[in-house]
Amino acid sequence: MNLEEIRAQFPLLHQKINGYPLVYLDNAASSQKPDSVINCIASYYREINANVHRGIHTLSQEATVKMEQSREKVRDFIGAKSEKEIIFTSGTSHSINLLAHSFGSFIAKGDEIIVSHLEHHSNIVPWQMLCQRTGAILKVIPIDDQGALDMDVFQSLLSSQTKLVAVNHISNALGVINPIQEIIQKAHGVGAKVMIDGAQAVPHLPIDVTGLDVDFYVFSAHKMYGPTGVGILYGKQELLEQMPPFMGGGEMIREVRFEGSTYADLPFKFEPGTPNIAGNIALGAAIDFMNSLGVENIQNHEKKLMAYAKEKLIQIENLTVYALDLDTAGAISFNLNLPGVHPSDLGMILDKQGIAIRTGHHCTQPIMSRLGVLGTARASFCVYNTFEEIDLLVKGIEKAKQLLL
Ligand code: C6P
Repeated sequence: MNLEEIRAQFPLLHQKINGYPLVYLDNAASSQKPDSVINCIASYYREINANVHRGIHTLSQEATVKMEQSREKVRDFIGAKSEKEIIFTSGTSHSINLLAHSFGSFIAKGDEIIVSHLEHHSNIVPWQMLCQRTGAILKVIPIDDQGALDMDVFQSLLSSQTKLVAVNHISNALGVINPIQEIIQKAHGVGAKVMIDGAQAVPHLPIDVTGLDVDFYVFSAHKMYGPTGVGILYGKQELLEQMPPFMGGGEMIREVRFEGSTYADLPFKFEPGTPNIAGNIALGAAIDFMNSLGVENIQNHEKKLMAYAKEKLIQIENLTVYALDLDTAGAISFNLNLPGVHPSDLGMILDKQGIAIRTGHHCTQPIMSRLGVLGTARASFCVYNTFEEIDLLVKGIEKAKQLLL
């Protein structure tokens, strides 16, 4: 890992914020983009821009080829069997809502859906809405004080009523890596399907959906060096084939008549309207970037950063570090134990020193209630972060403490 070479590819990192060199530690919210991704978007609009799957003319065909090449890169990157299993969406939230409607059409009154206490709101609210529509029941896997899922309770929640288990691979709020292999095996044992929210995992770990035997896996491009407004729904082909479309419109049809319409084959059945063509192509460029470094190498570097951050942060007096003893990746949450101090106070003082972290509930209010806090301060890493940046974070927290005492 040549960090200097890697950082040189990210133009945004080389600026000053409030007079200090930027220390960007908000990658779980959205990572920065390398030149290759930025250039890919610009050159698409400069040289190719045309609608896909609709034109006989050269540009339209070129755009179609590029977008389908990108779909193939996604397929390969996550180990799916067929490009028919890769649906472009606008992000993780869109992918989960698609499932809640489409797979949701198989859910009836009295059926059960299991989520965990560790979920992002995007993996809670769509299922609550589905339960309201259908009379299905939402069950929740509890967590312990550190943020680990209670797997015994999970086992006891599973029954023949369970139709879907929807949990994240890695928690965005605490960075906890969940035992998804075990979750998938246990859920399949009672005939339930499993959806894994991989928004915080795909940027950090190698993913093999076929090896995992997972039914659905969802993620966003913008957290893995790609553009915003692009996401993926992976689904096993036989399941996607059974599921009705989520939204209707152009290009998702085979034939439209006023008496009734028929739908296109996978994956297009789930992709109505003009997609985010530039963005979908640029996701391929983001995957090329990650592959050029090697996902295992990215993971190893980030593991070292996480271990270093834990080691340094626990040395700060009056600082609670969450999920300290658990296997974590990507994000680390902490709070200053000073009366009347909110995590956003810390966030603002760090920002004055050019350090970007996220503070608040991180769209995970149930986790915050479970921890008995309003919010946390969260630093999140990716491949371009350095040990020096963690030292600056620690220095910044010490300085904030003095100002807030
Ligand atoms: N978490 C964070 O700062 P979208 O916004 O659709 O790309 O992703 C939603 C989402 C779903 N699941 C998990 C585990 C996530 O982390 C996120 C996004 C960001 O933690 C923004 S709230």
